[in-house]
Amino acid sequence: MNGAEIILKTARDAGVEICFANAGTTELTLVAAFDTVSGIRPVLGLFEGVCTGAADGSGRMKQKPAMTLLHLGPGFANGIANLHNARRARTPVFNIIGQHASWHLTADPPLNMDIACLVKTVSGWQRSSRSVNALAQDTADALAASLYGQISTIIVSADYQWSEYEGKSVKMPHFEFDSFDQKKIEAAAKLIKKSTKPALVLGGRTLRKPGLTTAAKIKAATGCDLLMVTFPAYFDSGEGSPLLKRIPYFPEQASALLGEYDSFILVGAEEPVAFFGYKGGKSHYLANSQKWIRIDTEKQDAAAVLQALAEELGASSSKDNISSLLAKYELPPPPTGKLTAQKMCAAIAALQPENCIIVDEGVTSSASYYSIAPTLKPYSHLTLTGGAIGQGMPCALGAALACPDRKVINIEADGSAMYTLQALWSQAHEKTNVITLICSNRKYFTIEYECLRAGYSSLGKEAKALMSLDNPPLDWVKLSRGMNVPAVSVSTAEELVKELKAALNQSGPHLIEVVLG
Ligand SMILES: Cc1ncc(C[n+]2csc(CCOP(=O)(O)OP(=O)(O)O)c2C)c(N)n1
Repeated sequence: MNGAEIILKTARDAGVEICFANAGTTELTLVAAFDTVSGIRPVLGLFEGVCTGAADGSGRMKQKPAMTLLHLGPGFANGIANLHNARRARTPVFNIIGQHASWHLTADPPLNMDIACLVKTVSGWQRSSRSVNALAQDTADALAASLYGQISTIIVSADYQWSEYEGKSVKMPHFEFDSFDQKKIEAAAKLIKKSTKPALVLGGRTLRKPGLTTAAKIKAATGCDLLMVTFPAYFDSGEGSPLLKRIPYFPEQASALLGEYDSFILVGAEEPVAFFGYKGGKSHYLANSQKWIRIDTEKQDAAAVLQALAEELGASSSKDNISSLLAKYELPPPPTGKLTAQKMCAAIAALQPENCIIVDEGVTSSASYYSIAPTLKPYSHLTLTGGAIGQGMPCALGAALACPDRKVINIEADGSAMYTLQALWSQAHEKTNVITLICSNRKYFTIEYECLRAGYSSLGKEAKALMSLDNPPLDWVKLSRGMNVPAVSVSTAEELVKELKAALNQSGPHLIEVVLG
């Protein structure tokens, strides 16, 4: 067995099922090893950002690491934006980067660069391989580290991949989250009890069903409000989940909401800060007079920490009825007439099947979806955690491969889509059940809107050209069909309802360009 084979065998034995790959000459032995070591499905991504975004989507759904195989520093660099999103989502991802043969590095060949330096920007754990016989341990250590919800990366020299492995098989080290800090739990319980208007801010693993139920019990017992982070990595939304107030994106609205409370307990969430430093604006939303405490650390299971808080408050065994706090099913009527972003969201909400996965990179066009979706049948909601656009289509690919029996609906802004639209080819190749709805406003509306907010009210031709996508317009139907994904374009709500229904009744990927007025 060679070094490449021991890596795949160790990863497979540790539970890795899928590898999103775009390999080159320094990864050839790993490529060949997929034929000799079975159990990990290799998936080709036609750009590294597709591989890393797909690994993020898979990891969010499975809560275990997907693997990527990337080529040297340039390949990894192409994948960094979506690894950044995965890092912010706290998704377990395991990257393998091929490196030049160890003896060749001193020649400084053309593709050589400081890979470790790049890797550091997104990885919580990283290692450069030192010998072929350390590769099983390197792999096991990387995978164990990723389970805390971080990115683990190993850089493996080509000669270690092709050399014979003479070490032992190793198992993944026993993994356990750190235990919670009882003092913090007690302090948080005291803070809630003595506050006039406390809020529990939820993020990370607390936004999955068990955590949400615990949060509802805490609310029932204490009267605290339930808030959620602006862009959750994963959120069990819909009927039966408690209604949460999402912290708004724009500072004025976020400040207004957060200003209502005198204390905050954060679980799986960082202190809320503004996305950007605006002229005359501030970074931190919470005033000195507002008390806050984060009760978990990155190495703890936020849902378990929340449960500990519930127990401290006597909320977990309380007979308080939480059903009045949970969303009731309410189906919005399908919209009619010329399409707007709001009508598109209403049409999706009216048709989305129970247990579907919504991958939301609709940017400004999906804003209204948040207010209607909580009362739908239960579904999973994945959003853009790190703000690096170009994540939706790859994430939908990864989520669909992780959950082949579920429909994935990707609400995808047109500008963001253009960063990683190659994901459509992988969706076609892998026959994934992804329906992509392109929010075709033919502009970078966010940038236009932010310019207005910043006081640039009458932009000239040159500036406008940096945010317009209509000259020439993108032909989404041709782009999609060119990658073998059937596609149509719609401009009325009736057409959208008809085409979305039809796509939901078929398997395989589909794309609908939603032309927004
Ligand atoms: C990787 C990356 N590059 C650039 C940006 C800056 N940016 C933020 S939003 C945006 C335009 C988004 O346009 P689109 O996806 O069409 O959505 P819309 O704003 O029209 O709703 C850009 C370029 C970013 N966030 N991430």
